[in-house]
Amino acid sequence: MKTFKRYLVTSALPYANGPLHIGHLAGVYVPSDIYTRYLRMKGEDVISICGSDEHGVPITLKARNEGITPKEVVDRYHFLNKKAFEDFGITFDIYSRTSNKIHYETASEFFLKLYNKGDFVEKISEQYYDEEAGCFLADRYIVGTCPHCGNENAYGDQCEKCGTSLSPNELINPHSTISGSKPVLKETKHWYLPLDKYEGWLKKWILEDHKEWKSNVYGQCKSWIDQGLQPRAVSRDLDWGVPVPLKGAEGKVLYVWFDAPIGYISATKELTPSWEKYWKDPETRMVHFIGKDNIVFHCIIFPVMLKAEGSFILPDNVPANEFLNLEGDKISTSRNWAVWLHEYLEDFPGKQDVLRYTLCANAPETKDNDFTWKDFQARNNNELVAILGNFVNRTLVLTNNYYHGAVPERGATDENDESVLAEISAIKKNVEASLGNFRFREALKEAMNLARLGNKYLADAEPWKLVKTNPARVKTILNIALQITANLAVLLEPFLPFSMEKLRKMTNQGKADWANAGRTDLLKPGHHVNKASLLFDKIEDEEIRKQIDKLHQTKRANEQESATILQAKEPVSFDDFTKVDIRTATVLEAEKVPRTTKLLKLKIDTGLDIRTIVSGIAEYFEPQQMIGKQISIVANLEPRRIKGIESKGMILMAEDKDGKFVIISPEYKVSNGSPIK
Ligand code: B3M
Ligand code: ZN
Repeated sequence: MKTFKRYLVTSALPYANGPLHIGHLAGVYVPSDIYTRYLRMKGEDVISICGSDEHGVPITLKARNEGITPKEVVDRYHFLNKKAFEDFGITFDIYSRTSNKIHYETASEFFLKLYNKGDFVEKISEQYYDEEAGCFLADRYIVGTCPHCGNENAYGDQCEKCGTSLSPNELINPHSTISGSKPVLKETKHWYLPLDKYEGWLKKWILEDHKEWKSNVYGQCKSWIDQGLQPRAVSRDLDWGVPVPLKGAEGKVLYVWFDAPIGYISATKELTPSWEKYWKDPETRMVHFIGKDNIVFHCIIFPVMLKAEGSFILPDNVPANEFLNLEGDKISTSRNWAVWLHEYLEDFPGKQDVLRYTLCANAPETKDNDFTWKDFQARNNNELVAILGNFVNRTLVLTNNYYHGAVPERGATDENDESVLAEISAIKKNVEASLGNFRFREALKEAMNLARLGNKYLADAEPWKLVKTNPARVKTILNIALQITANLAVLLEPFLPFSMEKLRKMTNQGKADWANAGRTDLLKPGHHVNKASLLFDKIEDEEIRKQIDKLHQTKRANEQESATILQAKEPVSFDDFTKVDIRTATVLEAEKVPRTTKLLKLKIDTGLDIRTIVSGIAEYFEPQQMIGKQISIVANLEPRRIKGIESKGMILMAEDKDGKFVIISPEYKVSNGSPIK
């Protein structure tokens, strides 16, 4: 394996338009912090870079809604989020912001360098313009009906219902979110990064040279590349962002996804005058920690920017995580379905490590995962308290009771002692291997195995029974238990920094140094340990019930709100109603539409014909479940092309307030094509 001289670790810059929740920590910041703490403990030259992403339409929209300026929005959340990271022991070397002057300069320079080399394609195109408000409607300033799933509130850049990324011109019945008016098309000039020209290079760089990337990351890159890449606009008609640094480009700013990753560079410049060695020396290993929705930007677009620029290194790995759900439901800021970090700390003061532990032990490393309060309680009570805390406490209490806190000599050892001692260094190696491969859950589990081993060792050896009859043996047992304790204080430091610092104070160990891990003479005979105090305490049912109640209240509030949103529609005449041809039909074949997560392609027998319908139900039904099912359809809906497939008709479904989907099927099987009236 290649060895590196230094490390540049970046963590996705959170948008400064809302507070942070457990999903952020689990997906990006706990893993990146574990990784950087580990490297620091090994004495590596490492810097960890993060900051607020302060541009983009969601920020200006929030400002509009609240009647304040974008600057006020980002100021509020920048400081709140910076503090939340500090409170949870996320040790960035810098937490910068993309509204800083140095960032404006860096991003402008970067753009100009590419511009002057002729790397951009300049294109005049027609884009939607709001005549009432007098501005172009970029990204989320425009909403309309999604051409893929019929969602009436799809944004100009993405439909949140079916997950498809869109351009404003694809929306049906578009309207402005500023004035509500129907926009007109107007010509405007923008600059495009020709991703298509880099296809061959990306194929080699990722698909051949980075086969070691996590399979979720590699897979997403492959599917993007295989699909063929298009030029991407890197500018927008907006007034919030880094201005396009060209004459005649007034009213245009850099697209937020162009400037934000450059934020990593600006932040490094702000941190250290020797920033260039981190960004330009091929002996630096750059690692981007991100969530899965950021994969293309970090694996395709930013690398193309860096490559085009020419003087920068590329990321060596991009360990993206999947998403964390909460109690079975997608975390959502707008529905307040989240555990907010600042609220957690109010309810569980001093228990940062418990959350760090739970989020790492249950991290969405390879698939989406669920956070539940019951699991949180169990992890605390059954693992942190019962295994780790219990072992450490017993060891220190006995050492104090028997030897006034002085580490006893290790005398003759038996076979079991030797295998326990050998296990210490074996576990250390396993933890290292897992951390090196970004498998943080596995690393944590392995480190906890040392505490399990210690617990079992004491339980089997029962020094409290031997102390009268065989005091020499007890000295050996406690010496070994103390070496395990001291190793735990090192191995678990990246994961549980608050508690391990406390533990090292108890053992008088000083700074955690990875070079000490695996050693069986960490605490020398005669070395003094302090009195034991509890590292973790039990979390009672009552506390968990409160949290679950809080979520239930949120759910109820959301239900009330959506009940008021779902008002009755205008009356229609019977004649109008009969125009809709609703019939029974049977699904003959079903398959997923490639490169989509929500769409199924169904071949159905309508009694009239055999036809294809594309439906946004793939999240709720496996293709297999649909085959043979009798359903009801709107048979005379005008055909639409969805992902290049002609879809003739629509399947009837019901969606309840919680977003639960059911298919409307006849009570008994009837012949296909029976009219529903
Ligand atoms: N601001 C985070 C997000 O998508 C986005 C990351 C930018 S990293 C350069 O929530
Ligand atoms: Zn859609």
